[in-house]
Amino acid sequence: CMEAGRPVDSELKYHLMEQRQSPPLNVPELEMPAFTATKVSQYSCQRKTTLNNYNKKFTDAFEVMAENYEFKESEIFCLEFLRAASLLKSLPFPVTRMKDIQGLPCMGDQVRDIIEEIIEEGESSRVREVLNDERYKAFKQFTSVFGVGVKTSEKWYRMGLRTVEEVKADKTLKLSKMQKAGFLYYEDLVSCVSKAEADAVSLIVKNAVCTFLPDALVTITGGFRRGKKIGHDIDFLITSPGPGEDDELLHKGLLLYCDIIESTFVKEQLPSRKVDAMDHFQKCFAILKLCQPRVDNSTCNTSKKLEMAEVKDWKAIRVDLVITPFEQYAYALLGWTGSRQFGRDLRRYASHERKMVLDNHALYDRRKRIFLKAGSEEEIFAHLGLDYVEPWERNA
Ligand code: DCT
Ligand code: MG
Repeated sequence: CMEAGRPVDSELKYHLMEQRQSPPLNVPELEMPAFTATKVSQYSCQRKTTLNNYNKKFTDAFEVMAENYEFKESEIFCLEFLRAASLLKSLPFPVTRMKDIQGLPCMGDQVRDIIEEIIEEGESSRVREVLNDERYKAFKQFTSVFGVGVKTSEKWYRMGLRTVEEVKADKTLKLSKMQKAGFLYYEDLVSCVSKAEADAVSLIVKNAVCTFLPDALVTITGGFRRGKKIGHDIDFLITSPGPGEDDELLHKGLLLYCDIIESTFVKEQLPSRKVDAMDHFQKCFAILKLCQPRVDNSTCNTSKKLEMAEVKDWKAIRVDLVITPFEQYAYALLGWTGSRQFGRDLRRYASHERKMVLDNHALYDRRKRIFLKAGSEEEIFAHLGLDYVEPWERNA
């Protein structure tokens, strides 16, 4: 079974780069390369965004605003805040004065007002209002349940429900199979997945896959591929150069929940034009049973944690398995590595700047009317005329 995780040499490169990026200690500020705001691209795929965020107090605020607009289904305002958050995450310095954001793209009036208030008052009254808003608080709780989105939250909110406990207690509600699993393993699933847990699950998945597909390539994607130390789930991409029976990936006993989505891919079809469209790969949204002593996640509060630790020596973990044909592997890897904002901007860049259509399967050149083949992420960036951005620089 081939190891397709982050190769050792890129791990090394990462450390070298970190060293290079941190300012040398005894060099005066003037000798640092100048930062030119007007040269910052509006597209996150033309910026480098590591996990080293100097502007967390602003980006956290914007993410609350964006989420509130998502709950209200106003996509335009939601995107405005997500773009602003992503831009501030890419800055190599903390913003301390309004002058610092002069000339930067993605800084609309709403955004500037919030930045100004945070600089002056230490916090934003608009964000505080949202955090105290009854509807926001209820939606935040509902959508934390696996299988519950904005539509279901809306329905429950209209019924007068406000908390997860109230939903659980209401026996008249008809829950989907996914939502039932979501409530059953709620405490485990809201606590985050650690890197150690991701590595443990990775071994289980690789073993299970290789039993059926000996030459399969199994890669961790999502946040963990971008270097994150915690996540809400673990994303895997599975491909195999040879023929194989994908269905047999089901490894009974370990799978607490499994929703297999059959492939809906039609060969002749153009890549989807919708910027946030789901792809057509066969995939499995699963909940895996990780049998190991519970790692104490002090950052994640679960009220029943102590009680449960005594009786339960396993943890339920959300795992997404995506199975891709070998020829589409590079496109799937790029899409599933994220971040979501990075992916959105790649697709927007392709369409607006290159007259190309990009999705998780392929890249289509509308002028030449051909699909552009790619065997690696580097080739996809090259097709788009973009400088390569390493996975750990895609935390937009
Ligand atoms: N993705 C995609 N199509 C989907 C769902 C996700 O292309 N239908 C991409 C976008 C990001 C990536 O897959 C991983 O998704 P998440 O797990 O939601 O994000 P994450 O960055 O891994 O964040 P987390 O750490 O919370 O899991
Ligand atoms: Mg993930």
